[in-house]
Amino acid sequence: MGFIEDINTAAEIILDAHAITLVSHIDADGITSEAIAAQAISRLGIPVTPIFIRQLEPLTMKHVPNDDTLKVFTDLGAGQQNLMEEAGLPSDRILILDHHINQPAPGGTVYTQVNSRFYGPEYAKCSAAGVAYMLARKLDTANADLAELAVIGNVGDMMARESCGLCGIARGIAEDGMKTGHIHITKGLNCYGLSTRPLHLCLANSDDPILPGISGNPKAAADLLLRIGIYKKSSDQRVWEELDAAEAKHLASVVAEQLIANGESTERLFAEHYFFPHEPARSPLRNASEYATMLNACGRWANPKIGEAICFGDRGQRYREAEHMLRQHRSIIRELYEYILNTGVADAGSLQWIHTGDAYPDTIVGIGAGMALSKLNPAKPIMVLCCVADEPDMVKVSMRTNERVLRRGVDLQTALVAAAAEFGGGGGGHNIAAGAYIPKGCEDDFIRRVNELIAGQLETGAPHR
Ligand SMILES: [Mn+2]
Repeated sequence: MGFIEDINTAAEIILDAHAITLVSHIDADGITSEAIAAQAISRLGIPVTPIFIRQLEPLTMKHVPNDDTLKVFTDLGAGQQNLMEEAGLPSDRILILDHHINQPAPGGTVYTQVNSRFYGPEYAKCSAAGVAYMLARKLDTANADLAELAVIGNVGDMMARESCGLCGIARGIAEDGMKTGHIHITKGLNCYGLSTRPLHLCLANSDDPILPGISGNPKAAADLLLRIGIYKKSSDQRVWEELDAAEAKHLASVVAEQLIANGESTERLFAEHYFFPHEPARSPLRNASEYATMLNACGRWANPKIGEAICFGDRGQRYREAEHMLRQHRSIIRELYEYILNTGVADAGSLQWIHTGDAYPDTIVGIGAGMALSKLNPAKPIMVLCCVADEPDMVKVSMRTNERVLRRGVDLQTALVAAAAEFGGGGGGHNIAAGAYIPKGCEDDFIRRVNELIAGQLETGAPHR
């Protein structure tokens, strides 16, 4: 079946329900998916109960009630249909909206699912929030006001990373938001923090591409901005969004010249960005990637409900709590980053690794690893292993690398998925950032195996990229 038909079927299932339980993931895509679906459903007058789950596995399945409500799974479920079947959930009470790999239930129960992996390249880079949005718009075209949330979910799930902008149906959703005036789409430097970060820090943090002499060097970045007149004094704190068109253009050409002078490609220097002009200036709600970070901060510190409230429009008490989560999120990641750099990593040959034990929550080690990588050897992917709270028999593995290494053929997801399966664990993610859970005790062998796999990837190379 095609996407349109499947969305129509999903809409009929929703309209038939007398009450709905929404089961969603705790990251930015999961929270926005939930917020879109919950608003679309409650606007129909159907009661809806949300449940956020960190990971759908045998232990967490008990949170999904086997009652007579319709269970709508967003941003999870495609890979856990075996658990639904085992729990005896009947197929007429399940609807899955997902973009993860589909694994049919072994007993043959067929659950209704809209999965962006099913419909070809136009749909492939659309996250669960995009699927939820398309369903919401089918239920009522007035739900087009939720496009902003869908764009945040897509950007949060890295759907814009590879092509430096959203594409296919996800880009179409951003255009919906543009038409209603909720979203301003614009090209700018491929940096993070365009609405809140002082420009020199924004430039110094750029690692895709690495800016010669600027990446990792805030002082040099500030000097450059002074030299070209964008900063008037070195203590200036202007953000990219505050530049006028001529200044933005001037900065872009200066940075491009530096890349070219160093023989580097300017291909990834610019990206499309999604701004929300109705949100307060200099707030993290002002653009999709910073908004997604705030939601991730809420989810990773076990408060997805705060993120949900922000998506519903709360800019009072819950928003202040979210700001607090974001500050805490940043300061602990900073601590972890310094810990990794001070402790140092071990070199396994094709990767570098560190075990942080139980010093930091497993939900943030990947982010800290990504930041530390820019100060370590950027040519070798970094692996961080750590303990998992409440799961003493498991070890969480997070890996990060950069575009340059991807171009040499490395794919972290493939390596981690394959290695984790060999050790009885499970992995997932993206080519540039991936994670796995493995049984405690096999860490050394696991590191060796992933190292081998990555060495093999480098040997084969990546002629197609
Ligand atoms: Mn997702």
